[in-house]
Amino acid sequence: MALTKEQFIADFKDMALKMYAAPLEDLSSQQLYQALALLTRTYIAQPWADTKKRYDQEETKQVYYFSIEFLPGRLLQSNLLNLGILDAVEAGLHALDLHPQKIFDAEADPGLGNGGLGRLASAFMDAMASVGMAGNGNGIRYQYGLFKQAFVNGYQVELPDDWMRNGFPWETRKENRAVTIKFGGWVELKPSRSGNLRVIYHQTDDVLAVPYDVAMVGYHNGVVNNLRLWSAEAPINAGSRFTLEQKERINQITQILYPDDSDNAGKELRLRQEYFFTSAGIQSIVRHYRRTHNSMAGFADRVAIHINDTHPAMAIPELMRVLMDDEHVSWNEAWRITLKVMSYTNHTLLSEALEVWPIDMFSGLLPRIYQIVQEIDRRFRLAFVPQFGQAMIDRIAPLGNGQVRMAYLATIGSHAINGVAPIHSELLKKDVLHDLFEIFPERFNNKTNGITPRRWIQIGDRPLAHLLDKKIGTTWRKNPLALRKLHDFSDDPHFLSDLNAAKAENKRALAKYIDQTVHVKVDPDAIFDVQIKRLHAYKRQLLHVLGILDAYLALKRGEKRPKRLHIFGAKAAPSYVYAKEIIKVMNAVADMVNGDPEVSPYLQVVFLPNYGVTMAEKIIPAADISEQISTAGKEASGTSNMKLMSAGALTLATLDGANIEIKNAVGDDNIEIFGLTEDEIAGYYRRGDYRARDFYEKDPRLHAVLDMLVNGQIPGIETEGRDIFNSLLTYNDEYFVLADFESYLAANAKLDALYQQPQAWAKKALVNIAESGRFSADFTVQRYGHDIWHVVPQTPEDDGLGN
Ligand code: GPK
Repeated sequence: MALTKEQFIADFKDMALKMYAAPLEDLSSQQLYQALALLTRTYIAQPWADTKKRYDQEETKQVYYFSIEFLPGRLLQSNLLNLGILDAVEAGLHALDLHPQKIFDAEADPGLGNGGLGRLASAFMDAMASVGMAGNGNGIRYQYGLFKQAFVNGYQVELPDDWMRNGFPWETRKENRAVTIKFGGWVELKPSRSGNLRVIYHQTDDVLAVPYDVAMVGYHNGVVNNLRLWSAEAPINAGSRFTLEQKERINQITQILYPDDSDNAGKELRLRQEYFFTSAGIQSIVRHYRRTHNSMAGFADRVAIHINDTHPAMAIPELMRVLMDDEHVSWNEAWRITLKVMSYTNHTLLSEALEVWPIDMFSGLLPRIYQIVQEIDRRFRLAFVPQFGQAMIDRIAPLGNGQVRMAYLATIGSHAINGVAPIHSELLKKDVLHDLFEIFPERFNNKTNGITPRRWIQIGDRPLAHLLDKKIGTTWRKNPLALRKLHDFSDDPHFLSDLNAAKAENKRALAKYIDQTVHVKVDPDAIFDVQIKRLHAYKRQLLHVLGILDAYLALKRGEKRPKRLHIFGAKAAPSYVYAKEIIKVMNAVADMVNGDPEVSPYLQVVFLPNYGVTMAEKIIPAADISEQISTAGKEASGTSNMKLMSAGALTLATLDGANIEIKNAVGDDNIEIFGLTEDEIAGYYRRGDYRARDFYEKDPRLHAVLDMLVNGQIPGIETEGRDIFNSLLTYNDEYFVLADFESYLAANAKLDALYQQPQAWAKKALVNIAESGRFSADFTVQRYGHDIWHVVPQTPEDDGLGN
């Protein structure tokens, strides 16, 4: 949209006055933020309404992305950017003597997700709007987001994230679109006079699902899509029939986000949450469709539903339920529609993360859905036992071992299932879902993850963005493949210096932020070595820590090293004891290193508490090294690897997840690869001959750092150091940390040496930035749109990502 600075100033003063009956100079940053957000909403309203109307008129096929997590990040700057008015607004604010950044910083970051999976869902929302795809999000409006992390004496402490304290100005309550969700009770099936089956529910607990819509603004294209988040309330007009306890139970459904990333604890409230938002979504989609169609026959041509991991896998039986019970479609026809509509993304190979529900719990809470799952199970067995044998079908049927197995249900009820990077998609076919792959090979495909450079470069990395504009023009902002023009300047010493200068500016800004938040003075000239992701044993923050201890000992021996600053951001699931022990050790190592005057001029460690999207925007632009060091075969894709490369950080990586795609993109010379391959690790598993202790005994450097965990040299980690030491030596190092230690150090040494040549380093950084465009989520969603959702007519260009 077009907006002059002058018009903005007038609009903003007017809005602030209407809201607060006070002039701008009397308002707090929070009030200024609220006024600016509300004003921005007025700019969004018309294109939002127009987009909806156009989709209806043109009967555009709709994509519904079901996800139990969304991590949109702050929305003000992003909405202004995408509307095309960020510059005018900032100029206006400056003219009013206000600081844009102070106002932006007043916005709460909606932490409605744990990590990669939730952030991916939001990147896709932004991307679908930006490529003009009719994409709708469907999720939960959690009253409390992911816990706030604090460190007390080096231990993680979890505090509630009351993110809606000041309201959430981007949402619109759509009371008139509420639906009822039924839990518990029992069902009676009665043939009716018309011959249809009548399903009568008895003694159910009904919950009202009220949607709150959030605008998803496309980049410079006038498209505004919808993210629909559901909130649980007591049914209307029944208020007096509910006790306070009953209301409390209902409110609980959307009160908190489960803080566990990649672990399925099998809790009933979680199952309630899953059915709640899934049923609400399915009901509202069908209702919307039926407003303009008098049968469900053409539904699959107008609707695609994607389930982000298995949390919404109940969408399959729920759609069957609505089609059969409410719309009186036969089983066969309902199944045909459901298969055509549904598709599924798997995000992990870790067996503990694959969702299963005890049948007792499932059937008690969702009796009708359970009947339908039983019928899916029965028909699946009937169809495939003859060809594939009882043993194999028993392994992969939806019901087995007294459990409902959601990944199997999702695969059986979808026409497409994808992994999120080529290695991951291959391993799904080879291991986790191998038997289902035998039956349905045509359903399996890969869709490599993506990120949104709008947030990470245009908003987060202004020094780089301006430099790019100056050198290669602004087309990269719309089409990030244009970043490849940078290759023309890879031997231009002035440009390489400019790149280093932009990085230096970002590093100074992060140094200031570190000083303000954790009160550590860091040297902006150090190598900024970054690892930001959930704390998990397989991601091997521990390997990084052992590397730091090795550097510490080397410096103590008087070795010279270029100065390195290690930056961590990581939350651990509150119940994940081992991960929390690693956090304690990381903090203890940081204290020891930073507090040692012999060492700290060359080595510093900062663990920033409460890592999230907003903090990532500050850290990523300042990174020199991106640590992507998971045990090969364990990280499905990773996405911080893509963000960090786009900021010109060099990737220090194992051949895992999308690291492999980054390596293919930049070439072997522009990435530092180390460690065992997935193949080699599979070999150890097969032969059962991994002996971690051998590495400890043979490598004196490794021996020395492991001993530090238990010899009292690092203060305050008696228990944690011992537990970790034992996990590596007594319990044989499940994640091959010791096997990869030596090659990890060697790779680090190469990076140290390279950093001595700023131009050579910058040249590699340039290649990384130049090749990062292919990882834009805009391309990812286009591939989903073409191959899976069938909403993109022309074949997208080959991006070399093995999709
Ligand atoms: C995977 F299984 C899960 C999960 O529960 N949460 C989550 O964030 C991540 N993930 C993977 O661990 C990453 O490798 C991947 O990039 C991300 O999902 C998005 O696909």
